[in-house]
Amino acid sequence: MTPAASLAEKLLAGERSAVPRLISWAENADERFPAALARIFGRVGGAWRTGVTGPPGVGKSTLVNELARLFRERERTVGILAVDPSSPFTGGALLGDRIRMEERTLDAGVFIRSMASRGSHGGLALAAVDACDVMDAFGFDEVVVETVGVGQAEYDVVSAADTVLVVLCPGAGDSIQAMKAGLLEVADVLVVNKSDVSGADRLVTDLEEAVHIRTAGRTEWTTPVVACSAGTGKGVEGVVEAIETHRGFLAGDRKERLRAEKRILQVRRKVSERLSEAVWGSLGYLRTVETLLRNGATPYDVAARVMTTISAKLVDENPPSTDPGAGRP
Ligand SMILES: Nc1nc2c(ncn2[C@@H]2O[C@H](COP(=O)(O)OP(=O)(O)OP(=O)(O)O)[C@@H](O)[C@H]2O)c(=O)[nH]1
Ligand SMILES: [Mg+2]
Repeated sequence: MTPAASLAEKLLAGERSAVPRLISWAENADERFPAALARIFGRVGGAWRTGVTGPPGVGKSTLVNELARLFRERERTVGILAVDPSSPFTGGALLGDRIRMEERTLDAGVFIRSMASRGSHGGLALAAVDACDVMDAFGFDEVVVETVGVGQAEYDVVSAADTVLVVLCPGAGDSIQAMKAGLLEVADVLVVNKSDVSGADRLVTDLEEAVHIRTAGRTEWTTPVVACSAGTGKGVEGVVEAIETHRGFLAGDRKERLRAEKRILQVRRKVSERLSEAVWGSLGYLRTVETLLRNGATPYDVAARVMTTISAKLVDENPPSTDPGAGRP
């Protein structure tokens, strides 16, 4: 058996140690990962994926910890991926946070993994989706991905989830900032955390207003605004309920359509990433571009020249075979 096949078999047999190893392959763009994924892909799809994003320090990790606790109370197993975390997964947080997180780590029904941004364009988002596929195939009932909502890569990570929670809190991550960052658009559920802090009620009202204006008549789903205090656990039950309601809303056809759309997006990103690597990965194209620009060509001219060359080389009029296994090593 190849190493890919043997690790995939371990995962399918329920060996937990296979989960972090496969995630490392995904994270490092290991050439064995695609073959391993092909073996476990038939088992992907059972988990519900919740993406948790929001400005730094609003309490995302604290909330994820609480969500994990409530999922466990419902006897659901949980896989957690923290992308580019600062706390508490990497120890950047207060000791209290870490101790609470350890309660979860001692429980075999919870798996926690962090993943650092590699600074590459689509790389992080793609690796994060792969990691979720691994946790899903292993059989975790809930897969939760936390990411700081700051850039396109992070946005891509959460938008691959079934339910996206955007977490805000009074003061730090105020509603105006969130609207500017386009966070409201990606939210299936808006969470106002730190409801124990003053200004929370006002933020809830502002957000409800904003949701009302933005989504009026546009979608069948109205984004709920849920207040909670992850620090004390108060109201987190309501967040779980909102996730379940959204899950119910998506049940059946909607879910299939949504997931299919997200997979298409994932393939497009992979193709774009590969194309970009193929063109810019070696110095040849870069040098030509520099020379052309130095000789007075406009950026449009140069781009057109590059496109003509690569499309002649790469793009065939015929799309690839529709046999799902074709082209696999
Ligand atoms: N008052 C109050 N503080 C909270 C609450 N939830 C979290 N905090 C505190 O807010 C701080 C940040 O919490 P984290 O959970 O690390 O926040 P985060 O959004 O994951 O932070 P980053 O991952 O660094 O973006 C910590 O000091 C928490 O103890 C809450 O409900 N109320
Ligand atoms: Mg965090």
